[in-house]
Amino acid sequence: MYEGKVEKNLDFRSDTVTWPSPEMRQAAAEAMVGDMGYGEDPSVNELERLAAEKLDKEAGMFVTSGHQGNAVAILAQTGKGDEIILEARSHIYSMEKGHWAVIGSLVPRLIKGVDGFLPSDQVRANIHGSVNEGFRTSLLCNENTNLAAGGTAIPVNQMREMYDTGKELGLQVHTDGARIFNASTALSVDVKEIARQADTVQFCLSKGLAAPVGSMVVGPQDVIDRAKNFRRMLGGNMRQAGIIAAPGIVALTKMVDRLQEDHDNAAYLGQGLEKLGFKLSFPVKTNMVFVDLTSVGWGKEEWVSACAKSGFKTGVRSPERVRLVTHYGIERENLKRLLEDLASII
Ligand code: TLP
Repeated sequence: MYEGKVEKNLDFRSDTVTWPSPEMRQAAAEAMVGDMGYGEDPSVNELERLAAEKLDKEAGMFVTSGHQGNAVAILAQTGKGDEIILEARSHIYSMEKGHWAVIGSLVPRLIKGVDGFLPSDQVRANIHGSVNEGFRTSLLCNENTNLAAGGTAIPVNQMREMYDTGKELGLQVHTDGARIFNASTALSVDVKEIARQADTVQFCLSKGLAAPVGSMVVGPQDVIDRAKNFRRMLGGNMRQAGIIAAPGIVALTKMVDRLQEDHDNAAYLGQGLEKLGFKLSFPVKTNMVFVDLTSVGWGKEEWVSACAKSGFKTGVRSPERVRLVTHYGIERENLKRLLEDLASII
């Protein structure tokens, strides 16, 4: 029998590495289950209801990952040959192996955003021709928090501007809110305020909220119904998925309030690294710290060897840049030790 002990881990690569809390493990062990494929898993149904309620949307659906959630949301709101507006460095464009191209036969119109924000004039300039001319732009995607902008939280007024522009142009709007609760925490707003600025939102249970598996897609009932077809196509039609949905319910009800702790830890870590002479690539706004190694004359090798000596894992983003992500399981004492070890190595 599992003893319910949570290891303090020293893994800063991502918040995807979090281990489930003892309460999540308990919830998994006791979960009511049914066949999700028949819509009969009570834990999945409750998680889907709860997700929709929390983000104030009509319906929700449980998917295996953020990647799958973005894919089915996009496929459900587009038709083959359509153009979609994506941020040039977005996760959807750069990290998801082009599901929108391979499965959706969609054409990307890329905009280089300003800290993840897509200005109206640029969105307008990327509407390519008209339906009469045989072109159709059907969807605008954005991402909040924004990974390529250092994990920044895009303010609600900017989200609203993107949404309003999209609507004026007859587009559907999808938010990749993998870390939307980090955004709402950083902005001190109800997550509903952010979710209101999109037709559909994908958010992850398995990142800062520490669930072992899964993401949610929320939106209008008819879009979610179409998205379920694509979930089946992509092999996401699970069976007794209550076992993994039950920890997701704990994630949504118990883990949101502790995200501020991760943000405080990231700010503390960023300040500590700056004291050691490291330059940060972005101001720390949520749970991510991006470090420019060249500021202390280091490259990837020096960093990797320092971390190996000290026993920490971090994400190397490029030869000069690393990312450290704070999350459930990482505590102040871990940060202090990392900073002390780096100070002695420097
Ligand atoms: N991000 C992962 C890696 O893929 C980079 C990470 O460690 O940050 N949207 C955003 C904004 C994401 O950051 C991620 C994962 C996803 C979608 C995909 O989620 P999963 O990993 O659940 O498919």
